[in-house]
Amino acid sequence: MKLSDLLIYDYIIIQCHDNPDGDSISSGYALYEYFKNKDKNVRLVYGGRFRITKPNLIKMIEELNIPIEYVDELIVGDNEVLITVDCQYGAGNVKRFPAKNIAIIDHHQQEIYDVTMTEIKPYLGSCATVVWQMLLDEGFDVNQYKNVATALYYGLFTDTNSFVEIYHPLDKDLQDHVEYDINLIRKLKNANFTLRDIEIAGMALIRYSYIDDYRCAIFKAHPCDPNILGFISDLALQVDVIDTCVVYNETNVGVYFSVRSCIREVMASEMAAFLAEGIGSGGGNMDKAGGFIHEEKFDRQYPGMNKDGYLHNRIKAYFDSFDIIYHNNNNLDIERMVLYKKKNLTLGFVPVAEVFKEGTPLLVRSIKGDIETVSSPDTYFMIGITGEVYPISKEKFSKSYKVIDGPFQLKNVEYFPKVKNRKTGQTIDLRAYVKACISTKEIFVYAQPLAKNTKVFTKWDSSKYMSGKVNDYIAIRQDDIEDVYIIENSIFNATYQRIS
Ligand SMILES: [Mn+2]
Repeated sequence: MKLSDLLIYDYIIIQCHDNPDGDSISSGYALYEYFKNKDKNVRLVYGGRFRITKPNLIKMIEELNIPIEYVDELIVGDNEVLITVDCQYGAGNVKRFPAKNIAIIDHHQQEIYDVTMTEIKPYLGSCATVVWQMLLDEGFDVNQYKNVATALYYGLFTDTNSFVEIYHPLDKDLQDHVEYDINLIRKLKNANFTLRDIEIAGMALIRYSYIDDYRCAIFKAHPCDPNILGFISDLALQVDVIDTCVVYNETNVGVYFSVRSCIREVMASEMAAFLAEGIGSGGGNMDKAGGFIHEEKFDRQYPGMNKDGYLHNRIKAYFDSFDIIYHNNNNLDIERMVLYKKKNLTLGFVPVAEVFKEGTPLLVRSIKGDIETVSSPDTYFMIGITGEVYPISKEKFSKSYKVIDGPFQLKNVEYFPKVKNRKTGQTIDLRAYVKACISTKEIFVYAQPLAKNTKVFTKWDSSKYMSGKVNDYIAIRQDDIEDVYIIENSIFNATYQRIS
């Protein structure tokens, strides 16, 4: 969906989720200014049981003059559109107001499928990033609106744990690009908690339950802002005998929880998703994640069960649900696996010196992260099918690849790589320069579908596992039996062909 698609409506209502956070407010506010600018009648609202009380949010709203209103009831006319931001219309965390025309702009896992006008990018760190990209696509430069720029920056800041948990290149682009009010951001950073919040945190830490076998601790807090749950779990994780922890509270709409992990065998995001599976939503990243369990769905699925009992059992079930394979200590039996050959896929490449003068310092930004390098006639950038970039020497390139005719195109790719000249700050989209090649090497693997969920530590990354689900494939390179990895079922079928 594009923002300009919504310009057919003259009345536009933007709704944040209940208990709005910095991200939801900033995303809604940026949209508000965009539509105002297009001479629309716009309102920015939120509903639910609680009014905004967090000191940083009150300050943000005051200082940036954000016209957000609390509403108990809302009438959305048939010629009006209701846009939910940082949440999905019909989901548990946003009050449902009857509306005929609905749009969703969000960055959480999709949970609502009956709305057609949506822009949902679950891989992004904040909804502010989704909105920022949509504004860019419309040629709306947020740096012309300092309050909008500051709001979006703060939205990303609050949703990525102060930029600590920022991974996606687009999130980094937002962080680098917007010209925000540094003094206001500094003030907001230091108005995060009330005295009551600190008291809740203190009380939650007094009692805990502990699962010895898995070095996992569970804490229960009084009803509070989800940010406080994160604060408590950050503290708890620093205890020497706690490797993972879950902090939660119960409200009458459901359970909010926060998950932390400091061991490589558990990704907090995965554990959070597991805890809420089928009855809510959960996610985040490797170390930090959170989620919500929907009260009604819980009651339907687990009638009569208490939440403490559920969380206990579910956490144990999580630890029992997967196998772990370490690349250098795997007991996979290649005799029982099937031999496959990797199909020769077209890859992209860019001879760097054709774009940048020799010696130019460069920052390459791709879906797999940032790489710093310097332009040289001996360096090529390779671009893989998911948009990942890796530098390769010209010599190695000519040994392993052959140039072919025709363009190299990536369809539906999350982020096409960009290169920034670190001296001038100028950014270049590689799309204009990329050429196509294919591998001249033949790659064979032994593979078999997984019978159980499996985590694999490959020889290429010892800190982070690849996660495979039942029916994904576990593969071993024929020429290197320590090169073990997982290939998602659909990708496997598209890229490998059976030999034996
Ligand atoms: Mn958000």
